[in-house]
Amino acid sequence: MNALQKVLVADDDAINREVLAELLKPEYTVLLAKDGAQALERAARHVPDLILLDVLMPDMDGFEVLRRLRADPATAQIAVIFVSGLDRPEDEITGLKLGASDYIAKPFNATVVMARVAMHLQMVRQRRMLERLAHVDGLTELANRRRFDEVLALEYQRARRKGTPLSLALIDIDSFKQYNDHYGHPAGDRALRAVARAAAGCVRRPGDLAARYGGEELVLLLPDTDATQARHVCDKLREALSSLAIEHAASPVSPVLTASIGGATLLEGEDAATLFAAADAHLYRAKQAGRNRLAWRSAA
Ligand code: GH3
Ligand code: MG
Repeated sequence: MNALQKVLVADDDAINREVLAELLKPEYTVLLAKDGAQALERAARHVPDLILLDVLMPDMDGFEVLRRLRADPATAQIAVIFVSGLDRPEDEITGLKLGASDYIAKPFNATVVMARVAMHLQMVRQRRMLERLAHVDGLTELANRRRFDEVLALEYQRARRKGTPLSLALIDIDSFKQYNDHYGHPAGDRALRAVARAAAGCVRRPGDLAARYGGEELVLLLPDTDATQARHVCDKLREALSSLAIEHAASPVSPVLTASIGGATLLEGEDAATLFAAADAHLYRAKQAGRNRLAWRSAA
């Protein structure tokens, strides 16, 4: 696991770079930068797990590099340890106040550097794991409701700003209570996971999101996708479900597990909650009309 973690060493002194690189190489993927500008460029391109950052460098010092890293959402989270010849407490305080994880004075002790790097990288891994747990549904491994709410707010803002379409579809498995009653709850869980995988497989663009909204209800959020394209994605999902062919002998609508889908595409001046409510209302219509179908709000 450690071998995959990336450490960027930014120092204008070639010997310092080499010494640190030799120390770190056996355990980490090491990237090098010889000045502040290169550090920013490498950080943006490779998004390392940790940066060992010199303070005194010509043109742009380490403090300024850290300020710029924090100002860019793409690099704001990267852990930074200053490795600096400036050893006054004020310098250390400046670095820590800017958001550095640690401050190591030069000349450094190799064992201490390695121990601190290992500790901070472990904290990075733990933070990632917590973020993952906070955003992923345990049963289906789709994004959870909390994540969906966050992404909906972001994508709504983006669609408004850019004037691009935004489509939302709610998927509800048909007669799932009967499925559980007939085949048992563990089989219900397996079926739900299979439906979730099918939903995840139907969304292909980087901005698309498939999430578990709750219970046996999933949601697709499709940025930059108009109603025609979104309906196509939903049709693909219904086809995928029918080819999964999960037997549902107790279903009144079909011999295999099916879902009803309701969807809507954002209207001019509409807010995100209303978009969601419209998709929900159309899910209800799809259920009322006999289940195992898609109902999409018309554009009028
Ligand atoms: P409809 O066609 O109207 O959607 O009927 P339905 O039976 O699917 O809907 P209802 O809301 O009556 O029941 C939903 C069922 O989904 C009941 C609940 O036990 C089941 N369910 C919700 N979450 C899970 C889960 O995590 N695992 C399993 N196995 N079942 C779940
Ligand atoms: Mg249902």
